Amino acid sequence: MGQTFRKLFDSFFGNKEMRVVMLGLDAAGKTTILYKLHIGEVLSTVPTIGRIYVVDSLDRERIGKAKAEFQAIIRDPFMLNSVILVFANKQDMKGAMTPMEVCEGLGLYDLKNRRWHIQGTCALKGDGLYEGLDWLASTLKELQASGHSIGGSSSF
Ligand SMILES: Nc1nc2c(ncn2[C@@H]2O[C@H](COP(=O)(O)OP(=O)(O)O)[C@@H](O)[C@H]2O)c(=O)[nH]1
Ligand SMILES: [Mg+2]
Repeated sequence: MGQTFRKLFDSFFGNKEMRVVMLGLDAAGKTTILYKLHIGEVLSTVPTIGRIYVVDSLDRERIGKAKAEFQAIIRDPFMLNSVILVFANKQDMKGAMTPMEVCEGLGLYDLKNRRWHIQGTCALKGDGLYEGLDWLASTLKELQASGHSIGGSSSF
């Protein structure tokens, strides 16, 4: 784990071991986000408890495909109690779906018993990334403090 990532990780998530995984269809902006945050590689062996799903808000054609992938991910038995952050990326582009449209497109409103949050982002400029991570970190900390089982892993 690189030094820069370590510092960023610590500043957001404290010293507790937490794993955050980022997913999304190709070209959604995942690599751009990691680059912007100076995260080269995210390696960890601790349970997955936070998940970031990145959506290309400009890609109306594939929002159905994104929904299918997203719904499969959140139905994963290991993800049942996970905290979900959605980045509605490419908000700088004219014609992009609003975060609310992305929310509807993914079926986020139907999520029961989950803590989720949608954040409009422009990964190129970095807009919204830290706001989103801030929400994720504080939500994970809150759940951990309240003794909630998060992540659905046997380690917790
Ligand atoms: N306009 C715009 N383009 C973006 C944004 N984020 C990523 N891109 C572009 O979208 C393309 C795919 O991004 P990339 O990070 O490789 O997507 P990945 O496949 O999810 O890793 C690249 O050409 C990026 O420069 C954004 O917020 N706004
Ligand atoms: Mg990539």
